[in-house]
Amino acid sequence: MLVAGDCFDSPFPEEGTILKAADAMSPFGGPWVLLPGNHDPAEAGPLWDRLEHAARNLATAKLDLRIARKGEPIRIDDASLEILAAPLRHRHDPVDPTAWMATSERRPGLVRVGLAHGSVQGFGGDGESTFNRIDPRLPEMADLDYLALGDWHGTLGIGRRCWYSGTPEPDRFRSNEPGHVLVVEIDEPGALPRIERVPTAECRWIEETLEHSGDAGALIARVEAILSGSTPADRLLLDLTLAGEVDIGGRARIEARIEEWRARLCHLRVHDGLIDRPSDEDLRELRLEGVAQAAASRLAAMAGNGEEEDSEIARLALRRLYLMQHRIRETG
Ligand SMILES: [Mn+2]
Repeated sequence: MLVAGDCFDSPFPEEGTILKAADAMSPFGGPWVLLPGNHDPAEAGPLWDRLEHAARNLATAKLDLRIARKGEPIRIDDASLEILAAPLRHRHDPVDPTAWMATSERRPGLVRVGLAHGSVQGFGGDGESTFNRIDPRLPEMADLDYLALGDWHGTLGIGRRCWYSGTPEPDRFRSNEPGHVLVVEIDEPGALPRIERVPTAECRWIEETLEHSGDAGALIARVEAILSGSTPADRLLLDLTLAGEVDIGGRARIEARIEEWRARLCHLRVHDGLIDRPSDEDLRELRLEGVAQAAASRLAAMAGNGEEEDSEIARLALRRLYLMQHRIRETG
C-alpha cells in the first residue's frame, strides 16, 4: 500500500490522530510505504517517530510500516518490487526530491515504482504550484514501470505509467473526482501497468443550485430527493444555493425545512439568494387589522415598486411580520 504524501494535514497532529491512523492501517497485513509530503515533511518535528512508536505499540495487530524518510530505494521482497521514494524534507523543498531517481540503477528482476508528491508542471497542486514540481517525463527519465503521485486531491492520469490516485476521502466541494484508491497491477519489469480505480469515499460532497419557480413544495422535494439518495444523510455534505423569487409563505416553509436538513445532514451550507415577493395570499395570511394592516399594505407596495434599498428593507420587514404572526398563532 503506497501513500503518496500528506498522510497528515500538519506535522503536529494530536496524539489521538496518530493513534487512529496506526489503527486504521492495521487491518492490512502487507507493507505500508508512507511518503512525507508538504503537509507532513520528513524533517518537521517528531511526527514520523511518533507514528512508528504508535505502530509498535498497537495492541491488536502488527503493522508493517515503512516510512520513506530519505530519497532511496525501498525493497519489498515478497512482491519483487522496488519503491523509489522522493520524500519532501521541508514544506517548500528547493531541491528536486525526484532528481536522484534517474541516476539510480535499475535492479534486474524487480518492478520499479516511483513515489512522489507535488504538482506536475503546468498543473496546480494544492496551492503550492511553484514548489515541489515534478517532471511529467520522470517515468521515462528514471526508467520507472509506474510513478505514483500525490498532492492533487482528484483521481487523474498523467500518462500510461503515471497517476494521481487522489484522496481516498473527498475533503472539499470541488468536483475533481476524489474518493478513490488505485489498484495498480504490473506483471513484470517493463510491463505496462493495469490501473483500476476503486471508489472508497464514505462521504459525498454535493453542490446544488436550485431555482425557486413559484412552488416551495417543489423546491423542498428536490432537496429531499438528494437526501434520500444512496448515501445516508449523515454522510452528506451539501452546499446549497437558492435563487429566484419567493412569497413569504413559501420562504417560511423553506426556512423551516432548512433547520431540519441541518440536523439530518453531516454538513449544510446555504447561500440564500431568494428574493422575497410578498403575495396577496401572504397579506391575507397575516390576518391583520387597522393600523397594522395599513402598514403591511404599504410595505407590500414598497417591496414591489420602491427604490432598491427601500424595497429590500420593506421585504425584510414583511418577512419579520409574517414570522412573528405565525409564532403568535402557533403558541396561541
Ligand atoms: Mn500536498
